[in-house]
Amino acid sequence: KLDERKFVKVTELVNFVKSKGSVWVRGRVHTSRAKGKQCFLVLRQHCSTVQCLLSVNDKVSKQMVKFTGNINKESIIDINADVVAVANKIESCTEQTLELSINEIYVISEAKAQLPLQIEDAARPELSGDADSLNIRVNQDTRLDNRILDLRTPANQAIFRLEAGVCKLFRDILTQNGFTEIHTPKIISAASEGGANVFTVSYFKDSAYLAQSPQLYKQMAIAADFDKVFTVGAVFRAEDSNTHRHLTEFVGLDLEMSFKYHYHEVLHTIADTFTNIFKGLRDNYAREIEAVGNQYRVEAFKFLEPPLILEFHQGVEMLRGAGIEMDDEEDLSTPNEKLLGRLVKAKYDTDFYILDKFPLAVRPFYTMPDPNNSKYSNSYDIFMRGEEIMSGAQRIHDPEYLIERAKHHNIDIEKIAAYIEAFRFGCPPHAGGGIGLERVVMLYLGLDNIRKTSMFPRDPKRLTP
Ligand code: ATP
Ligand code: AMO
Repeated sequence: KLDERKFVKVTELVNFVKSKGSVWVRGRVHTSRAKGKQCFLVLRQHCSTVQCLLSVNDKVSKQMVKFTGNINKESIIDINADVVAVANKIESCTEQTLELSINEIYVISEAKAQLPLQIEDAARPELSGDADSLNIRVNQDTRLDNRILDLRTPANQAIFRLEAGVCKLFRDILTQNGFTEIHTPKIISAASEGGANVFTVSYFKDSAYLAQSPQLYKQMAIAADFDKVFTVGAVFRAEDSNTHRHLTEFVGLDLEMSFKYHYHEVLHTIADTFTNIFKGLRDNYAREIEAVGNQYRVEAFKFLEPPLILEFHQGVEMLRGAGIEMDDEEDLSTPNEKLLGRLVKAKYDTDFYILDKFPLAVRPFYTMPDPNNSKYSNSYDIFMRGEEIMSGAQRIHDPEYLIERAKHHNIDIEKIAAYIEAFRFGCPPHAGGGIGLERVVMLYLGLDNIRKTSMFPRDPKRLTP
């Protein structure tokens, strides 16, 4: 009679210590061990555990105790139990303060006897690089092959709750600032970012591409008078990059906004959005940050308010000061990006900064050149712990100039005709940017691999689970 059971959360058991009746609790078997006339079972709900005791008495047979000791780990069980205090002062439920004395136990869903990985192993702290600690670690492929089990660790539960928090904060903050959430097509006729890194899909008698970015459509929404828009959705990149920070499918947090006088109106909106996201994480996700820190070495993320904005040439000067030889218009290589992050941290004590005015030559075709110096552009990247998490720019809103720039980048004008056309009916000056969600979470927490912040990661070697 499942419908008659009133279930209690492990975290709420503390309220039932002195109650006369018993409680029902559903959870997983974390461990179970029968010894003589008693069985000690640890029940787990998400990240909370409670010790449960089953003893032979007039209602509980010896077979029952033996059966309970043999329930496979990770099986889902319902128990009816009395809540017993094992410590004098009880503020919350821990294995040291409360115990459940089992009256009845039912297996609701049994897990396989042989688990491909043990949750305790997957959850073990990885705080040192010594050989002993390396030996007990579950390797990344085993984790990802068995992601359902791996995701049950406290750190993983926390990572994905925090990731949901970043999306929620992004949505809430922009909505409060008058932005409209839009949804852009993911099956498109032309590469949005140019280049060859697009997935081609068959589309009836034709072929189409998976969107590399909502770029063209978020701009078209501006041309359609939506003024401030954002979108959260899948972005596809056919990059054969087996690095710690590239996925073939990631979640893009994109925004686009019209402005009155200067694209810095948009850049400051982006800067404020990040400040508020970081404050929201600090204030509302401290438990998650702590849970991740219990497993991985997490250094507190430092940010300035308002965020530091440097110009690209200042970054180049800092790198040259550190002995790097590079041209004025050369893009930042990954090592230089990281070095600059370290130099900025040492000088300004921040893990977050904005680099404005990138060289025009290294930016996509739709980027507005700097009116004061055509070698540079009104475009910016944002970095966390020395790695790029966002790219953005003011866009060209003059159709003829856009065609000229697209041709310069060898882009087939016919394929982006609908996009170009959008600017022939009047379009306000506008700017925006795209953020990689998994990178933000990885770098906020200081994790070493983007696969840790993608629930079911896609990379050149992984299409399942
Ligand atoms: P964006 O695509 O917005 O520029 P990104 O961070 O993915 O963002 P890329 O331009 O793809 O940037 O590459 C940036 C840096 O990443 C490059 O400097 C390049 O050295 C490095 N990179 C890209 N792919 C690989 C790879 N397969 N192996 C090592 N480094 C790579
Ligand atoms: P960009 O190509 O720089 O810009 O992408 C924006 C952000 O997306 C993230 N990102 C990735 N994350 C995981 N795996 C990848 N392979 C990957 N590639 C990119 C990064 C990056 O900063 N249309 C422009 C944005 C704009 O101007 O509005 C664009 O897509 O965090």
